[in-house]
Formats: sequence, C-alpha cells, structure tokens
Amino acid sequence: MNSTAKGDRPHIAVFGRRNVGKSSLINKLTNQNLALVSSQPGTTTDPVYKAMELLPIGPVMMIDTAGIDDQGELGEMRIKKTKEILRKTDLALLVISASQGIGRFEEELIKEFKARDIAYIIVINKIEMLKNKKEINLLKDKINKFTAEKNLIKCIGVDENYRSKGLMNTLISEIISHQYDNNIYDLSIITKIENEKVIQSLGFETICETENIILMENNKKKFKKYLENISKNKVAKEQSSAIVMNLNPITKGHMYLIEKAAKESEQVYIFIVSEDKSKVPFETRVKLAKESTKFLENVKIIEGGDYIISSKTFPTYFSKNVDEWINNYCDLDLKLFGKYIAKELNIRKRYVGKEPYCELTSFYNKKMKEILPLYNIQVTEIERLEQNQKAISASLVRKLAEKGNISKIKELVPEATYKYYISKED
Ligand SMILES: Nc1nc2c(ncn2[C@@H]2O[C@H](COP(=O)(O)OP(=O)(O)OP(=O)(O)O)[C@@H](O)[C@H]2O)c(=O)[nH]1
Ligand SMILES: [Mg+2]
Repeated sequence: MNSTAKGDRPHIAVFGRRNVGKSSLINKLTNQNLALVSSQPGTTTDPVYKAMELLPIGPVMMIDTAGIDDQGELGEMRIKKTKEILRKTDLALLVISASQGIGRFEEELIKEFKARDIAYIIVINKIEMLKNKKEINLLKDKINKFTAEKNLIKCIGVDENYRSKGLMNTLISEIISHQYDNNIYDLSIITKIENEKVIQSLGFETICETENIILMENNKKKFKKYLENISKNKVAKEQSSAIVMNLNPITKGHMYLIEKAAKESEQVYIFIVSEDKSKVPFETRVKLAKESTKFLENVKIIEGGDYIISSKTFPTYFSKNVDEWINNYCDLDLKLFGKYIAKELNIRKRYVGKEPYCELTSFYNKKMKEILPLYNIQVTEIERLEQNQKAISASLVRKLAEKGNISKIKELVPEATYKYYISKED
C-alpha cells in the first residue's frame, strides 16, 4: 500500500463539532489508538493524517480534524485549517452527537459538501444518550430534512456477490417507502439497464435509455409536463441555438459566448442548470443572467429544471468505475437534450465554450460533438475569453469572492454580478 502516492488515494475526512467523537471514530475505523481522545472539547487541534488500507476500496487517507465550533482566536485558526481539508476530501464523514443533534454548524458543513460535490455520510454517535425509539426517530427526521436530495435516486447498486437474490427490489422498495414517509412522491431513478424489469415492477416507467443506463420515473406525466413547460418559451423562429450553463455566477466569459451565439443565430435559449449545489443560489443566478442579457433581444433565459443535468452536476462516484459512469451520464444527458428538449424549441445548434481546465467538462464537450449531430444538432465550440492569458472562469470569481477581493471581480463580470457581490459585502 505504501507504493500509492499520497495524492492518489481517496481522502476520507471526519468532520463535526468538538467532542462529538470524531477521533474515537477514526480510532475505531483504523483499529488503532492513533488520535487522542478525551472528554475535553478541542482535543484535536491540527488535522491528523493516517494512510491505511480500507477494503474493498484499497489504500485511503483518513483525516481527523478539529471541531468546527471551536472558539476564540486560536479556534478560528483551527476552523480555517479544518475547512482547508475540504479541498482534499473525497468522502466526508460528518459526526453528530445524538444528544446535540443537527444544527447550524452541520448545516454549514453540508452546504460546503454539496457546493464542492463531496460525497458525505452522516454518522450519529453517542446514540445511547437518547432515551427511546421516539427520540431516535425525531433525530432521524430532522437529519432527513437537512439532507433530502428531493426526488432523484441514484448511486444504487448491489455487490456482485449478492446479485440474483432479489436485493435490488428490496433496496428500491425501502428507498421508495422512505421517501414517501418524507412526503416525496415523484421519484426518478437512474440505474443500470439490467435493473429495468425490477424497477418497472415497482410502478416505474422508462423515460430515456442509453446503451448502459436508464432514467425511470413513477409519475408518468412529469416529463411530458416538463416538455410542455419548455415549449412555452418558444419564439417563432425556424432555427434556434442553445447554451447550457451553470452561470455560477455569470461572467464576462459567459457573456462573450452568449453574444457570439446571439450574433450568429436567429434565437438563443440559455438553459440554466437548476440543481442547487452552487455557491450562488439558483434564483440569483437566473436574476443576474436575465439582467446581464436583457439588451440582447434574441436571447431567452430558461430554467433548466430536472432534466438538464450538466456535467457539473453529474454525481461523482466514490467508486472505481468513475469513468464508466461519467460516460453513461453524458450519454443520458445528451440524449434527453437531443431527442426531446431541443425538439420543443427548434434547436439546431448548441454552443459551448472550450474547456481548458476541467477534464470532465472537456470530456462532456467531446461527447456532445459525437451525440448531438445524431439528432441533427450542430455543436459549435467557442474559444474562451481570456484575461492575462487565462480563461475567465466563474470558479476564479468565486475564489476571489471568498478572499473578499471584490475589486478584482469587477474586471471579470458584467455589472449585475459585480453589484451582487457589493451588496453581499454590505
Ligand atoms: N457516551 C459516549 N461517549 C462517547 C462516544 N464516542 C466517544 N465518546 C466520548 O466523547 C468524548 C470525545 O471524544 P473524541 O473522540 O475525543 O471527540 P472529538 O470529536 O475528536 O473531539 P475534539 O477533538 O475535541 O473535537 C470522549 O470522552 C469519548 O470517550 C459514544 O458513542 N458515547
Ligand atoms: Mg478529536
């Protein structure tokens, strides 16, 4: 295991408030008395790293961190260090003390996990401190409210040694009844094509299938309704173009692409990815995009909704088959777009910015050029607008915002976005 470089192994980090039992958990998982445990809050001050073999994943790096609710000047420095760990984290274990429950510290952490696309597991510790089943259920309900991913069921699977035992049926039935208990009735499932029959038997219908995976739903009207709503945006033009964007937030780079498409097309539809994993809330992203493009008469902003997935929101798997699944998601996303969504609006062209930095996005762009032409949609890749030999990116803007460097942001974004950051500063 020592042959695996430190940076290559998945990093599993433990987070939570002080004294909830983070170090105790690390010690249990590594089966070693590695981290100092005491009843004194604030025992762990600096992150503790431990490389180990965790089956069946293989070599991993376990990281213990200082409590996120530490106090005083020193405490603040520790919290900063703990937050830096987020940058390296592939899987987060969020430890909660059953007696304290879930609150603003956990909420803040979960937001960070979602914004950074970090998979996370909530660990309830000190469970014996709850008196009865009722108290346990109350806590579970509260945690569910914090973490509900609404209606998409994904990342489900049965270990290959246990297949053909009907476990998939049991698993999905459990998830469905769990969601029903939380008043979530419209469910979508993305899964491997071989599960189609089992899921059909639970009242689901296939919406879209690719070579390897399927999207299935139990509300047969949902997708139809979605397409009807999309078509309400239709402007009577023969040939339209589309751009799918996160706009998190809208920058001069996006504006360059939008203006180019607007110049070359009769009509341009911009789909904003709705999934709210972003630092800038969805409503704000839409508002800033509308304001920034209102001078372009042939540009229309559309809320992407549940069926515009975007490479940015593909679930990143904590599994060895990452590439395979990303490929599958690209296929599904592009077929949904090409075969159904684009048709509603006479979309014949899709514009996209060249992707110099992100491997996943550039792979997605490549797939787009392969798949969309099958549906009679031409793909045009546009060079990115640069500043100081670097492509302008929304992630750079977000980084500057985090550092409070608002004056630098001004050069990179349209006025509406700049004003948004100024107002946040107040
Ligand atoms: N009652 C109870 N106590 C526990 C449990 N797990 C850990 N503890 C105790 O809780 C205290 C804190 O445990 P630690 O593992 O040091 O907690 P920590 O989250 O690492 O704390 P900091 O490093 O201070 O942030 C210790 O006294 C542990 O023995 C549990 O399941 N039940
Ligand atoms: Mg500790």
